[in-house]
Amino acid sequence: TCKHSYTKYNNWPQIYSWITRIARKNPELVSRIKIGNTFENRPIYLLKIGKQRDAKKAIFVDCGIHAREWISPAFCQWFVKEAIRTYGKDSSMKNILDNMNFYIVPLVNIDGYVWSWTQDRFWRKNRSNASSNACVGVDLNRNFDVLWGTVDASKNPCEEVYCGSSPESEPETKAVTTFIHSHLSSIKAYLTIHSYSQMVLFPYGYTYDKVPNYNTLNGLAKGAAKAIASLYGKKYKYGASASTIYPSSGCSDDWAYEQGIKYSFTFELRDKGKYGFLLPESEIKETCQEIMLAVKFLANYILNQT
Ligand code: 0X9
Ligand code: ZN
Repeated sequence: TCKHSYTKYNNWPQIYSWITRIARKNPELVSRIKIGNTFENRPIYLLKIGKQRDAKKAIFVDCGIHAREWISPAFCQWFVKEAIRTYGKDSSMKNILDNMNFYIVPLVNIDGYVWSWTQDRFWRKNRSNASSNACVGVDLNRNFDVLWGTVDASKNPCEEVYCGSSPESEPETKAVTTFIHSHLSSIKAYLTIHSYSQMVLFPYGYTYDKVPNYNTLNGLAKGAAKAIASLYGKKYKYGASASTIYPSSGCSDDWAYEQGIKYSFTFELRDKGKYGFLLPESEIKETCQEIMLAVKFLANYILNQT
């Protein structure tokens, strides 16, 4: 396998060896934790970042729930390397990593990602075929246990938004929810990285009702969008998922919110449709840099909370 690059899209073997290497090279800041296996039995890894072994506060970030959204795992890789690189130079990053942990899952849907590299660039779902059905794959972002199977979700395995045979039927979903459940006391924010359409979204997605802390989340999403725009002027819309993108149930952001994680966001990265999922590699760096600012903005907010 060839070496990975932060300004190119990397295949799974490249991401896998990067995960191993970055943890081994930076033992004071990074550790690698296996949180489960995919349907095709690939190991799902999480990178824990931070100076403290168990900080009181943590932010959970997952990338690559949807296979074809290649900019998403590229962002998780970028975030990890920039956090490490700037720890010694940037006092704001030092403050963040000295006082909180990040739990980063660089690629949740590994099987789907491999399929999108080798067979079908526009594959979205995972690769499970538990049913006797001809059609393969569950939409992991419809498989979470929150109003499962009710809104913009299908019980037909042949659909793009097939929600699975039951809530958390998929091992990839289960890996995420099990880890979050066992770290609920420290996880203050949940971030899930998708593409495309340039949006900062927060719950609810399954209903047009407003969450109790709507004003706080809207202010934070606005602040995140402002941080993003400050770098290259890209406009990101912000708002509740249901009204800003579309209503859908069984999504990870609503699930995390319902577990008590009050700061839950879905980021839809570049672009707005010109290239869509085929975002050129020449835009990886700028996209990751602008989203990095948004994540730092949220991290500083969480740190300043009592
Ligand atoms: O439909 C999705 O799963 C997300 N969009 S994507 O184009 N990346 O597939 C949006 C999910 C937003 N969150 C909720 N509706 N809860
Ligand atoms: Zn997505």
